[in-house]
Parts: sequence; C-alpha cells; structure tokens
Amino acid sequence: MKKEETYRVDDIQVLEGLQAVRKRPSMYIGSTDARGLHHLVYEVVDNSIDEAMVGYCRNIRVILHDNNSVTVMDDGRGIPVEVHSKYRKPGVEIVMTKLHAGGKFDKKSYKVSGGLHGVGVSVVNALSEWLEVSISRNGKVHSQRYERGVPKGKLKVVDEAEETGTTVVFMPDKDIFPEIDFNFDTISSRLRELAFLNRGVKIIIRDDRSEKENSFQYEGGIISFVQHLNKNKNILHDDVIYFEGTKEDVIVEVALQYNDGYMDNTHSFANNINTVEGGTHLSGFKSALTRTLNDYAKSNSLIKNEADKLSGEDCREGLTAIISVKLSEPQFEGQTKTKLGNSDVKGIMESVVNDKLAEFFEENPKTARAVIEKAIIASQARIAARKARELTRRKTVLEGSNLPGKLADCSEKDPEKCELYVVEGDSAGGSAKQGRDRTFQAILPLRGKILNVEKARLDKIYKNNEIQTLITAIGTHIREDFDINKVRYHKIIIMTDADVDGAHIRTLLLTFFYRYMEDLINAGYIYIAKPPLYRLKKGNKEWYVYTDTEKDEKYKELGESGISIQRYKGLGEMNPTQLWETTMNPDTRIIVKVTLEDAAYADELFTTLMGEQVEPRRGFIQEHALEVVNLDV
Ligand code: 0RA
Repeated sequence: MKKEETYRVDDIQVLEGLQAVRKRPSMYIGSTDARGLHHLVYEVVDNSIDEAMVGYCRNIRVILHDNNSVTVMDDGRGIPVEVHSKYRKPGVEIVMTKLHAGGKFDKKSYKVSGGLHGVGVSVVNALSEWLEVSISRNGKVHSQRYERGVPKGKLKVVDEAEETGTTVVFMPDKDIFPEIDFNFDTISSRLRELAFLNRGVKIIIRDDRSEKENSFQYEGGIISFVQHLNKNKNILHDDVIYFEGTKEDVIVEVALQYNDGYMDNTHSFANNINTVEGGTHLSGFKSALTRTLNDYAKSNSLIKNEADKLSGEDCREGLTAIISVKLSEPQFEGQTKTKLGNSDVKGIMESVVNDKLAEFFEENPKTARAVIEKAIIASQARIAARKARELTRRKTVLEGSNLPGKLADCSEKDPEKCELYVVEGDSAGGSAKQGRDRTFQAILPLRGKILNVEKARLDKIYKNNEIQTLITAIGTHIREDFDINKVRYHKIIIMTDADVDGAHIRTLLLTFFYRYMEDLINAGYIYIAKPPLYRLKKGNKEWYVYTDTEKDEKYKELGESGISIQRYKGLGEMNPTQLWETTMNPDTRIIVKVTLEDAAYADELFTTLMGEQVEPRRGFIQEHALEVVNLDV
C-alpha cells in the first residue's frame, strides 16, 4: 500500500469513530441533558488531573465564558506534539480524534476511567461545535482547531513558549445538547472535590458571566476533606486519623474522624471517582474498622462477652471518613458504574487499615477509648431501636396496614398516577383537601414541626407520631426495611409557606427523606411546591406571581397605577380554589424536583441546617431560607 492510501484509511476510521459518538452521544457521556453537558468539562479536567497525579502539573484553571464556551488550562508537560510513527500525525491530533487514545503514551499512569469519565477528550471534541487546543512544549506554542471533531488545518506553531502546558477551549454543540448553560456551583463543587483528592493541586474556576471565582488548594488533601465535612460538627477527637499505603501498585489513602452525631458519613473514591455504590475498597475498609474496634475493645476489657460485639453500623455511627484508592486498571460495575469491582483491592485496603489503625489506637489510647465508648452506646441504642421497630412492625401486622386517619387519600390506586401533598399545618391542609382533584391527589397535613432526625437516634424516630404517619402514608418503610416497590405515590410534594418557618419545615422533611428514604430522592419522587408570592389585580384581570423579579416585570408591563397587590404570607391565606389554581393544578403549578447532585455537599447542608452547632446554622437559614440550595437543580 502506498503512503497516501494508509493515510486515507486512517482518516476514514477517525471520522467513523467520531461520527459514532455524534450519532449516539449518550453511549459515551450518559446523556445529553445538563449532566452530560457537565461531563464534557469533567472529561477535559480529568486529563489535567491525570497529569497532576503523575507529578507534572500543579495548577489547573477553568473559565466559563460568556458564550458558554469553556477553557481548561494546565501547566503539565503538554500533550505530545511530535509526529507519531505509525499514524504519521502529531500526538495531539491522535488524542483529539481517536477514541480512547488518552493514555497511550504513558502506560503507568492511573488513568481515570470509571463510569462516564475517561472516555477520552476526543469525545468532547466530537461533541463540540468547535474546539481549540494550544500546547506549550519544546519552547513553542502549538495550536490546532477542530469543528465537530474534524481538524481545520494542521497543528501550527503560533508562538514561542517558556513554560509547558495544555489549554483546551471548547464550545458544546447545540445540535447535540438542547441546553448549553453551565452551572458554576455544580462544576465548582466537583473541582473542590478533585482538589481535596489530589493534595496540593491548585484549581481555580472563574465564571465570566457572573464574575464569580473560586480557588481550591488543600495541602492536607483528604485530611482537609474530612475537616471540611466535620466543620460544623462536634468532634470526638482533635486530630483526623490518616494513613496511606501502597500495595501491589494500589495506592490507598484513608482519613477519618468521629463526631457526636449518629450518621455514617463515609465517602469512597477510586481514581478520583466518587464510588457512590461502594465496592471492594469500601467493604475492605468497613470490615477492617469493625475488626480493629472489636479487637481493641476486647483486649482492653471494654466489652466482655461475645453478645456485646460491636456491629459494623455501631462502629460507623458519627464517623466521617474519606477513603481513596488509585489503581491502574479499575473495574467499575453497578447500575451507575460507580461500584469498584477489583477483588484484590478488598484485601489490600483491609490489611492497610488493620495494621495502621491498630497501631494508631495503641499510640493514642484516649482517642481509642472515646471512639469505642461511642460505638458501645450506639450498640445499646441499636438493640433498643430493634425492639421499637419490631413493635412498629407487629402493630402494622396486627392492625393491618391501616392508613393514618389524617391522610385524605386519592381514589386512584396506580402509584405512577398518584400524588401526595405533604402540607404544613391543618388550615392549609383543609384548603388543600377541598381544592384538590381527589382522583389522584392525596393530602397529608402535618401539625407543627416534625422531629429533627439529625439529632435523634433510630429508636426515637420509630416512636415519633408525625414520622410514623409519613412512613405509613408513603408505604415504603425506612432504612433496612425500605422497599421502593411499595411506594404509594410517584410524586411526593412538600408544600410549605414561603417564609422562614416554611423553609425550616421543608428542610426537616428533606432531612428525613435524605437520611431514611434516600432512594425516593434518587428515584426522582420528591418535589417541592412553589406557591405564589403575590396576587396582582388590575380591573377584572388577575395574575399570580412567584418571585419578586416577576412582580417587578409585571408592574413594568402594566404600569404602576390601578394595580392592587396581595402578598401571600401563608398557604392558609388562599381559599381552596386559589390553592388549586396556583399550587396544585398540574397545568399551572410550579413544582421542583429534588435531586442530590453531590452527596457530600448534601450532607454538609443538612448538618449545617439541622446539626448541633447553632451559630453556623443561623447564618445558613437566613442566607438560604427561601430557596432549596442546590437540591433542586
Ligand atoms: C500523554 C503524554 C504526555 C502528556 C499528556 C498525555 C498530557 C495530556 C493532557 C491533556 C490535558 N493536559 C494534558 N497534559 C498532558 C507526556 C508525554 C511526555 O512528555 O513524556
């Protein structure tokens, strides 16, 4: 074959590869909604992070531009520009146009390749209206432009360079993504996570649209991460317990610190990917933790007989932990490809934690004692909770699964069509009952504030009336008994007043759902109703408006004179017809789905809002009283 022909064959393959990406983008980035769109940024950043992981890059900068293009810049070695002997093209062009060509030059790097990441920057290229890459390397700046993945001209030298590094600017293709609006907070919180996970790397994000800017750099790495997660909690010991180890080329890092709360706040990562479904690293950690605590407790006579053995849950009550592993060929499994499957990692993690935690306890007996006393109390509470739970379940069996008297149920029985309005107060509950469409809308009025589950153990939660009512009405049970197949409504809508008390009750409810029925949120069944703030009237016409901005706009449109305005302070001020029209009629109402983009952030949020320390909470509630803070994306 002549040279020209091999060239052509390669080019055709490249085009076919990128064409496949454009044809079925979801196969490569999961979806083309906001989530998929944001993965483009993460993919490019991951490449810079890889460069940082092998020790060559210290600074990464992300810029969100006015026109929704994005710049990702790093000071790594620069993508190779040298011509590749087989493909007869500069390395960068291969990286940009061939699927999975990312780590080609560098076998021993811990490539991020889990879930939706690690598909390669060529996928971003294929899905961009245009992309420009500039590389500073070998004393020159080299630059090339692509449109929808196709090179527009060759790689050219455009300047002299003193340093090295890579800059990628891309414009997501509107033919692929219905919305190309990037969310600063979403990207920012992922970048912060990456900065925690990669000690010392400085990551700056700037938003040209809003002039917001954040800079993240943590010399403490995951120690800083744990301190950050515990910052509003009462800690049981001052220093974060930290260890790292490398075995069979797997790097293991663990940081942990106990607080006086009741939740397990452990987050696991593999190659910087948040393994929300857990996996072998997490199970290795859990079993080593349980074993080490029990061994220490036994040998120091803190527990006497086999029956008092601490369970895994006892050992993790009030625990905040980050476990992070880096390995060269991670296997990601599970529904969302966020479960680490490599079986050897369990033993590696276990032996690192067994050895080093036991050693730490021997050297720090005060901390060991505080941790184990906490676990012993947890174990006693667990036994009490089991009794309470058995009582609740027996009651359900004896009395049949009687629905609570306060619930005004709907007549439809297919959960998919049914909605449950959880309403603040009896008076609004009364209006909602009269105003609703009873075929598919059920109403559950809640009296006063519900129990703050952040500050109560399971046994108390089982005994609380409002919570029992909620559990029975929804039908799924909670925690280990939770069964999503028993859900009675596919829309559970929280309807509270648009004031600070309403925001508080809403947060109490969200905290309960997050801590005890998290899969309802994951399934997308939890919503928040947005009642109007005002009713405007001019002549015999009237309008409901939902925000102050909307109100101002309406005023401009109508002129100031002759308008009467009513501000709704509470749902109770609306009569049943108004409540139906504004907040319950599916054709006109506004409801917002609650999602959990970032579990670590959600935890922080709920701790701040509902946890022990009063001062940060006050600031937070005032700051965010009337919005749901990142939960509704
Ligand atoms: C492969 C090899 C080398 C660097 C990179 C890839 C690299 C890729 C990206 C993507 C964004 N920033 C990046 N920085 C570096 C190094 C080859 C060598 O110099 O030996």
